Amino acid sequence: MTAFKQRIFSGVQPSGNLTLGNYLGAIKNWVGLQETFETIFCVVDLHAITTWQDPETLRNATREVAAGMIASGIDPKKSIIFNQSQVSAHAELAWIFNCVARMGWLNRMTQFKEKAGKNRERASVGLYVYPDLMAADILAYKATHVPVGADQKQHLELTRDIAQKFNSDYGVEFFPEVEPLIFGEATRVMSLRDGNAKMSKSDPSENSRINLTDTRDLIEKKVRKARTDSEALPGSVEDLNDRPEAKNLMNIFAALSDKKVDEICASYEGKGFAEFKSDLADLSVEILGPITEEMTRLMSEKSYLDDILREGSHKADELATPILTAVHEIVGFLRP
Ligand code: AQP
Repeated sequence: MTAFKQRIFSGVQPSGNLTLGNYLGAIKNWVGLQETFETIFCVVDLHAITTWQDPETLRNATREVAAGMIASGIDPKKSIIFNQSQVSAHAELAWIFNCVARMGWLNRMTQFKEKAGKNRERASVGLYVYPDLMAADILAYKATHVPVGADQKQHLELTRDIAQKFNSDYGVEFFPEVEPLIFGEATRVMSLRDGNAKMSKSDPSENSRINLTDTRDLIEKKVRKARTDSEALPGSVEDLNDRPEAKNLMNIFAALSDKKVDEICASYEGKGFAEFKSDLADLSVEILGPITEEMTRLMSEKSYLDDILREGSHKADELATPILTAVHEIVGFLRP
């Protein structure tokens, strides 16, 4: 077996404001990984344009996602931070993977079905092949571990399928087997308006999500208005199974306080939502307030953010270029 170096790759789309879902499901978990892995974190702007993005808003959101990562504890001295469009290996390898992946595999992707909805015929081709680009993001660096929220599990399985098929089609042992890292107490943060829908940047309802840029007042308002049921809070996690909204708020509380959901249930057993929501709002403000403040400060230093992204792109390019050159060799592209 070829030994692969332990390398992390993960990304966030600059398709809107960073949400509490992006933070708890992904970015928060990345911080500790910087100590044990070689870490590469990407603002995936190529992915973002699979749905329409206003150009100026996209530029701003790209800096804002970078600012959010840094404000949450991603250290540019320890990790590579860059935006995807600046390293051409992503798009090039994605094309090769478009030719490796099968239509049948992509037809099973639930994210495409959810995002395209009934308007499948009018969805961009980019949205359809999104998972091929995601496989390219990861494998352009031969990353071995990918920390993501639970919603990305299926795409990571596809990444493994693509890597395996590439290796077997060409009779090589080139791409590693990628391991998803899905952990924390809130691997799937749900909408504050609907406990069965994922909290998402692009949800038309502002009240469905907490943004990392929200003010204290806004966070308090959104938590207060969060949909719940009329029962008191239960003493154990099992009793939350048929109560999606209550379960979601408990998960968020646990993840923000670095506790287990069971502990939160034990503290609030028999209590109503008013007291719980008030504590949850305070906790959210306590944890997110300093991140928001730092993001605002960083956003006023655009040239600092651009320098980090530029330097990160150079480093990422240095890692990806030899891998892509080897892929060209394997595939049989003539270098005249
Ligand atoms: N609700 C969530 N709960 C847990 N994790 C989440 N993630 C996203 N939403 C949740 C994780 O955040 C990382 C970055 O996600 P993304 O921006 O690349 O794409 P996404 O999953 O499509 O996120 P959004 O917020 O729903 O964006 P839009 O609305 O633009 O599609 C990933 O690791 C993801 O798992």
